[in-house]
Amino acid sequence: MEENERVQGIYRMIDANRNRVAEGLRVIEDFTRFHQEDRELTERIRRIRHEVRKSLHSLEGEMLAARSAARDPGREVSAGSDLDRKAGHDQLITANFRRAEEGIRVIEEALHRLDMEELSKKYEGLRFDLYDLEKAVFLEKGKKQKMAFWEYSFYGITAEEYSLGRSNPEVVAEMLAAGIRIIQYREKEKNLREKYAEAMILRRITRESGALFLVNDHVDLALMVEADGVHIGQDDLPLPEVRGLLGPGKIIGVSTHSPEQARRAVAEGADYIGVGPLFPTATKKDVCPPVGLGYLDFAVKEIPIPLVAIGGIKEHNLEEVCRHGARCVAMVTEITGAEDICKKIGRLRALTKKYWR
Ligand code: 3NM
Repeated sequence: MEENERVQGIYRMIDANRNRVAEGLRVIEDFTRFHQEDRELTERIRRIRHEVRKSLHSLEGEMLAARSAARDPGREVSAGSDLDRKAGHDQLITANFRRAEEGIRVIEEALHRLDMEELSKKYEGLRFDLYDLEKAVFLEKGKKQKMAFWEYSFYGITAEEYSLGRSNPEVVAEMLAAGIRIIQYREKEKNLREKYAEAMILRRITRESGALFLVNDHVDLALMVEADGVHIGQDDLPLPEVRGLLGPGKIIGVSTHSPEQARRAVAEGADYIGVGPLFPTATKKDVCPPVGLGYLDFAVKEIPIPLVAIGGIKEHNLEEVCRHGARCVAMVTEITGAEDICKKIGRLRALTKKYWR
């Protein structure tokens, strides 16, 4: 093969693979933009897409000449694509990451063969950026699915001292049997060793029922037992530090009692907030006086992340809370203190029928 032809072949390869990379990234970008509605991820993908385009600018002339001198290599690339037939989102996104990563790998190799080492290295860097991005997209996707649990649901919290002599695992087993899908382990009295042992049990049984498991206060405990996340109060460790420890995939919830606290929690990256105490409660010892339904009204209207209404909510005022727009409700003593937890939850759920789907 003549040298000229060999070089033209390499340029065609770069040209075709640049399109392949751009197409793959475009699909992913649309997914994070329109489906995940994640601005940061979308921006990161867009940056890589632009980088791919921009960095080959200087070779534009050669690529164009090579393209017109040959059969259209782009046709083979798109004919071989089975993107439209991809079943679920996961497969679609994975396939497009592969497509983009492979395309970048080919460009890297081609540039190397043209002795453009610096540019080749740049592409290697882009490929590693893409691997990181793939991880982030899937983490975010898993998190989104979990946050859907906050829609039209009850949020169960342990309180052994108000559980009629039953243990936390016994009470949680009942909650799970009654269909509760979010469980928070809240235990202020026991020592850490006891909490660890109990949290291990709760993690196992929540996992078996497909429920989420959150740990109150203890970030270390949450990590050790592989909880889905933590719930922290206003006097606990700062949210950005907790996020640093847990990473983006875990859920962090924050108790809030005022609009300022709610806005700060959102700004600092909370995944959901507790809104309360709506009514008088004796369950949380150090909490402020009831904030009333006005604060719930504010949160429903202004706070863009999931909410859980809490504090003094009982069978008799549940409907009122739903009427004010709560779509996730936590009741501690009303559930843990019920003789028959399953029946109680059945009655509570019946009351929400008018307001929830
Ligand atoms: N957090 P009960 S109120 C754990 O307002 C907790 O942040 C609150 O218990 C808050 O349902 C509360 O028994 C206790 O009133 C709620």
